[in-house]
Amino acid sequence: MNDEALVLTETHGKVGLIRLNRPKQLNALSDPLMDALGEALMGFERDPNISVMVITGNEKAFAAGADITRMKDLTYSEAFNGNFISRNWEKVLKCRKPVIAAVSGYALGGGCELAMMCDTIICGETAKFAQPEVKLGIPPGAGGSQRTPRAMGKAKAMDLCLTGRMMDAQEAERSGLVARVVPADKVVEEALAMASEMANYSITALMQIKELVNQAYETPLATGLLLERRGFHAAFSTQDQKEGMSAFVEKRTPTFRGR
Ligand code: DAK
Repeated sequence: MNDEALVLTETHGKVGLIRLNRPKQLNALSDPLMDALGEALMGFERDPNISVMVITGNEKAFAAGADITRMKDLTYSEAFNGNFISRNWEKVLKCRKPVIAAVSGYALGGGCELAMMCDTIICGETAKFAQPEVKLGIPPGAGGSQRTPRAMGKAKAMDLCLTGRMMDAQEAERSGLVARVVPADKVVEEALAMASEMANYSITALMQIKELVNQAYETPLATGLLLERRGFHAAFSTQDQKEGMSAFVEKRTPTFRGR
C-alpha cells in the first residue's frame, strides 16, 4: 500500500473499498485526487470479481469540498471555457455497480455532493454535512442545489444551501440524506457489511435495480413503472432468477453467478 497515493484501494471479497487520502487537506478534492478516484472506480467497475464499491475518507473528513486554493484565482473564462473540473467529477455516476459513501467527519460542498452522487450514504454519529459554497460567494457546482432538494425536500435544501450551515448525522438521517447512522468508529466496517450483503446477490439484479431506482428521478411515474415491468419480465431469462427461486423452494442458500 502506497501512503502517498491520493486514493488507497483494498478489496474485501466482492467489495472494492476506496479511501480518499489527502488527510492534511481534509481530503479537499483536487483535480489529481478526482482523477485518481475516477481511475479507482473504473478499475473496480471493470473487475468481474467486484460487485459493490465503497468510498470513504478518514475519521476527520470524508472530504471538505473542492480544493479552494486551486479555485481561488480562476477567471470566468477559464472556468467556463475550460469546463472547470467537470472532466473528472462524475465518474461515480458512470458506475453501473452500486457505490456506497461511508462518511465520517466533514462532508462539505463537493464532499457532500460526491456522497450524494453515490447510491446510498452511511455515516458515523460525528458526521457533518454542508453546502457552504454561499460563504465563498458561489453556488454549489457539482449537484448540491439539485440533489439536496431531491434527498430532503425544498425547505431543508434551501436552509442548507442558503445558510451554508452544517447538518449533523441525526438530522441528516431524519431528513433522508443518509440511510444509516452508525457509531463513528464503525463506519467502514458497517459500510463493508452493507456492501457484502448486496454483493452476495446477483450482479445482474443489483445493476438492474440501481438503474431502475435512478430512473425514478429521471422519468414520469408511468414510464418508470413500465421500465420496471419490462426489467421484471426480462429477469425471467436469467439463470440467477431460476437459482434464486429454486433455492427458496428447496430451502437452501442460492449461489448467484451473474448470468
Ligand atoms: N480546500 C482546500 N484546503 C482545505 C479545504 C478545502 N475545501 N478544507 C480544508 N482545507 C485545508 C485547510 O486550508 C488547512 O490547510 P493548512 O492551513 O493546514 O495548510 C487544512 O485543510 C486543515 O483545515 P483547517 O485548519 O481549516 O481545519 P479545522 O478543523 O479548523 O476546520 C473545516 C475544518 C472543514 C471546518 C474548515 O477547513 C473549512 O471550513 N473548510 C472549507 C470547507 C468549504 O468551504 N468547502 C466547500 C468548498 S467549495 C464542481 C465540483 C465541485 C465544486 C464546484 C464545482 N464542478 C464539477 C464544476 C465544489 C465546490 C466546493 O466544494
